[in-house]
Amino acid sequence: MLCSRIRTTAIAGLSAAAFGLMADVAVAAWEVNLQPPVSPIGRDILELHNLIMLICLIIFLVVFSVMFYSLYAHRKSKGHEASQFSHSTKAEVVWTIIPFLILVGMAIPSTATLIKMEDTSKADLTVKITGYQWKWQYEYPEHGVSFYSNLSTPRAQIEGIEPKGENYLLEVDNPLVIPTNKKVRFLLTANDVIHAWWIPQFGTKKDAIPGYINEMWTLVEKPGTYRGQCAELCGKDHGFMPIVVEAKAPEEFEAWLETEKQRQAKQTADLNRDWSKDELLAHGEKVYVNCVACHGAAGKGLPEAFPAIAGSPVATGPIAEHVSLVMNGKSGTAMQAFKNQLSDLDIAAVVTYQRNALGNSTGDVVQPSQVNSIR
Ligand code: HEC
Ligand SMILES: [Cu+2]
Repeated sequence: MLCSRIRTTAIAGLSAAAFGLMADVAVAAWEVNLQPPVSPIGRDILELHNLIMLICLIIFLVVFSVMFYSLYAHRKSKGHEASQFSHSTKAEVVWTIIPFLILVGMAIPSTATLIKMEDTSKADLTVKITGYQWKWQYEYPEHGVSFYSNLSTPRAQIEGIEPKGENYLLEVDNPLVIPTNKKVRFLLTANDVIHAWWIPQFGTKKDAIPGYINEMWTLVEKPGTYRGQCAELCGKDHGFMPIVVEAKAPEEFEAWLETEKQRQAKQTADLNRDWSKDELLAHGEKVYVNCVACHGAAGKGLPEAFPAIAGSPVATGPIAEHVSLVMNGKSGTAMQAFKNQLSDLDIAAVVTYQRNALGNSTGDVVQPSQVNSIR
């Protein structure tokens, strides 16, 4: 124990001196292997990796021993002379057959694992995963549950204003939840460009391609939180769409699914009912935090750059145009589209708020159902 610590420290020190800070960070944690697998496929992959590394190491040792021995024992200074033969059928047969046998020996366990990876049949649960620039959507088609999963690392950490947290850029608002010890089938696709869904500890990684559905599966044996990342360069925020999976014991998973179903049912009910003006204003004030950066807390905007909401022709003009501007944004300006980020209720509330506060008083009330019909 002590000995290994001294060794680790010594190596860390040496590498730090040799390679600078980056090497120090990697070696100090001493994490040079794959992450510990938590699924049968993950384990197979790790075993394959170890086996093939071992075969490579043996080949390396044999080839280099023969080579260095030959160089040393038959050196010119001892009076050896190079043989002049140009062809040896025996040697060629040997150096063809041995590598062939080695390759076949490696192909057998690899193929067995590949076939196992592709077998998505008899799944206990199906989850559809859709990649977006730059977030993930998870759907449980058998249960009518779906939600988005966004990066939750605070901006201040990214901009270096606050110290970075433990799971910096590897944390999300809504993780994917799956049951342990159940075969979970993933259907993968994307909405815009190619992404790839990857959790190293599951040993699963596959491209999410627009217009195609890829399949893969996992069976997680240990409850816990597992983290991964989008593994296909997908644009400027590629590094900002992490993946977090929470594996829960089956009973806990069922309970979570039930709460989630009820939450979403309430959302649907909220969408369909009529809201009072006061309710909308109260909620709209909260949603308006998304707009403050440009339009200002008091709705005064910033001259030349961001228009004021107070007395704005849009916020006092036709409702449909106001809703559609907030939903679709205005291309070529900083006014972005909010339709994927805000729900129908959010948009109805913020539009009602802008029309009745911040210096406006049109008296208009916009219902979520109205927003939905424009969407
Ligand atoms: C990143 C900056 C930014 C954010 C955030 C932003 N806007 Fe805008 N907004 C703009 C810009 C720029 C315009 C002017 C677009 C143009 O040139 O017509 C604008 C225009 C508008 C207008 C029309 C104003 C007028 O009469 O010309 C409304 C209404 C509006 N935004 C609502 C919102 C709402 C609601 C939110 C929050 C959900 C929001 N905006 C968030 C930048 C922003
Ligand atoms: Cu991506």
